[in-house]
Amino acid sequence: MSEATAGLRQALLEADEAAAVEETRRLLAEGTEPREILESGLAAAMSELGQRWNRGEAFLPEVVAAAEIFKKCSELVEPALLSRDEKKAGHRVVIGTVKGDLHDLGKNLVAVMMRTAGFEVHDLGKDVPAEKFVEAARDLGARIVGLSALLTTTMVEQKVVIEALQEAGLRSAVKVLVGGAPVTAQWAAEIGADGYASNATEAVEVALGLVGAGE
Ligand code: B1M
Repeated sequence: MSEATAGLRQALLEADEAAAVEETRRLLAEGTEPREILESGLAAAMSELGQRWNRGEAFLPEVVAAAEIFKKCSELVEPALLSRDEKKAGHRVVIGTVKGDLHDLGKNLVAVMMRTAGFEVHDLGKDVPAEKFVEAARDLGARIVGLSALLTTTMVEQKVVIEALQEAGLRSAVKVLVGGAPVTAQWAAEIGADGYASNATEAVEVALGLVGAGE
């Protein structure tokens, strides 16, 4: 975690929208790497908030407020990230948070980082049923289907989507990438996914590898 983003983390932890927006703008104006703002600033603070929630030191209204602020700030960072000339891939990706799961901040970060790498990302949103993933993968001719799950109870939906792709005869045409806080490489292997990533930067690297475009 960088010192430069400490103020942003603090603002998010305090769910102070005005301060978080101001810090984000300041960091961008100073030329801080957009990725650093997203990962070391915004994502790290949400993860710390999750730990506080686990310890009973933070409550749902704060988490909901921080999640809204996270979205606002990441939208401010997105144009800076996308304006970078790092285009490499050009493959279609369908991404979403699986059925029953409303967590989308991490999935949104993965989507924006993949766009930066030149992927054409179609974001289906959150609480996405298996048939929607199948339909989009077929209609768009996607090379990658990305499945995010944040709850231990919804991880199993990643397996349901893989099975649905298999039943639709699409399994060999697409690579399935899975992620989300409770997801592990072991789980990915167990359900027959092609790739697993623990964060957004890694998701891009794995995705490039899956389409044969890695360095
Ligand atoms: Co929820 N929640 N939540 N929550 N929430 C967790 C996940 C939890 C761990 C918190 C806790 O225990 N105290 C817990 C799950 C426990 C479990 O399953 N064992 C939990 C719970 C219980 C719940 C509710 C049931 C609470 C309730 O209602 N009583 C409820 C469920 C609603 C539902 O989904 N049906 C709920 C609701 C919410 C909010 C709506 C308030 C809010 C979500 C807002 C939103 O997303 N728009 C929320 C939040 C914010 C969290 C925590 C605090 C933070 C999640 C987050 O956004 N992190 C979370 C605690 C935690 O994770 N430690 C928690 C920041 C984000 C950038 O990281 O999402 O991990 P993350 O994404 C990372 C990586 O995981 C990875 O890259 C991302 C970027 O680095 N990644 C991928 C993610 N997707 C990927 C896909 C890939 C590759 C990598 O390839 C496709």
